[in-house]
Amino acid sequence: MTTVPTTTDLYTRVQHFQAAQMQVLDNGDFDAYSATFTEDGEFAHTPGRPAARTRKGIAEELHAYHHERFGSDPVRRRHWFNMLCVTPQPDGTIHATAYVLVVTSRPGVREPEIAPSCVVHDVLVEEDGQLLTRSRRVEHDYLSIG
Ligand code: SDN
Repeated sequence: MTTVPTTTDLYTRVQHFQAAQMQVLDNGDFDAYSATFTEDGEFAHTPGRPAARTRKGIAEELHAYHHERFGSDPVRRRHWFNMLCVTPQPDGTIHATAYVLVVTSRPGVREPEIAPSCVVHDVLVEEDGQLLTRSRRVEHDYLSIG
């Protein structure tokens, strides 16, 4: 099996890319989040829910999901990434896997809810020197144990 070494530069670029990507998501800018995917990108955030495809489809799915889950409930969600592994592939794509905790705060409630605990599997590509997500699949721990 051919392996391609990860450089510190690539690791840092992926970390910064994902941090900026998740900050726009957590700010509710679903169009900016979907623009971090390739035009034909795929996004599966919850097992059992069909994967969203294309930038337009990803933005629509996030609007729909947020509306169904929270309605007009003024939640603040933050997706915390950690334990990032970056594995460049011989075909030029980059595989990135990280642990994710979703932290939800509500107005006046000091203690946030921390759920779900997930693992995210990304396939990233470089287009014109810019990292983009080609596919993102999120596994939820409570649905994949045992
Ligand atoms: O973009 C992500 C997500 C994400 O968008 C999620 C959403 O709801 C919308 C990157 C990495 C991890 C995630 C995880 C989730 C969790 C999911 C379901 C939930 O909040 O219950």
